[in-house]
Amino acid sequence: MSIPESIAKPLYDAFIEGDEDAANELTQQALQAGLDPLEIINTVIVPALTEVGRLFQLGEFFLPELMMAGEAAEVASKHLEAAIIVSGQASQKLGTVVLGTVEGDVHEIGKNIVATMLRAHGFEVVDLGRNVSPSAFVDAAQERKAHVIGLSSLMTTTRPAAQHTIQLFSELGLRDQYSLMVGGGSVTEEWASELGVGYSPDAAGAVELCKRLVGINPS
Ligand code: B12
Repeated sequence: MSIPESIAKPLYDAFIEGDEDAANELTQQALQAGLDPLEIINTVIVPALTEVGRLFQLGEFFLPELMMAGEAAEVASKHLEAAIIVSGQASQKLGTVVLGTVEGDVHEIGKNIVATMLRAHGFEVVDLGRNVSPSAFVDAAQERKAHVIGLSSLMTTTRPAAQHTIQLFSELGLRDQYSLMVGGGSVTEEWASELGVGYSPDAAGAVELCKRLVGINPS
């Protein structure tokens, strides 16, 4: 079911205006109306935050607007993530994924959505949070006997941190033990394939990618 304009437009505006209360209220209304949480993320939140980022880059928005939009999105995401978990029908454990935002990067809205989608589809997710050092990824992978390691990187300035993390697994001779995947605005499919790691542009794709990485054929 697509999101009716009467719901999508005020919700989109709430993120652009960084209106946390409106985002909170309208997201709950949208869910009560039976709308698909992932569709709300893909067709309202992601485009709105992309526009906020564009306005920030143009110098029309400043850090306070960026922060307010982020806070409005975080409030909405909590409701949406709860709805995704409720709708998930996972009955078996498919594998363990260690997930985090790379060192120097504090963006975590997208990473949290990926974590929620993976959990809803049966993966155990060890969420290391944000600003995660390369060695913390390695330690968690070993301690938790992970199958997949997922790195989120939103900024061009933090892409090297993603690369260092991948290199550390290689340097320690661990590269064959784990499947690695990357996502977030600073990484591309081409970049990922050059480094020999998986890539997905969104959370639904991350689930399919993880299934492939643990050897489950797409249904
Ligand atoms: C909200 C936001 C913030 C919030 C973050 C709040 C939070 N708790 O996360 C705050 C205000 C804190 C913030 C801070 C900053 N930000 Co900011 N921010 C954004 C904004 C507007 C939206 C990001 C977002 O949440 N998108 C929505 C989510 C749902 O999308 P997503 O993250 O891309 O995730 C999806 C996919 O990418 C994928 N995915 C994500 N992770 C992973 C991982 C894996 C393994 C996989 C498979 C998939 C995957 O699935 C997700 C769901 O579909 C972006 C604009 C943009 N175009 O991205 C700028 C942006 C990322 N920020 C930017 C900047 C510059 C900053 C600051 C440096 C600003 C400053 N001067 O201080 C600081 C950075 C501080 C730091 N050290 O990290 C720039 C980065 C530019 C660059 N160099 O690349 C951007 C692009 C804005 C811009 N156009 O200039 N920011």
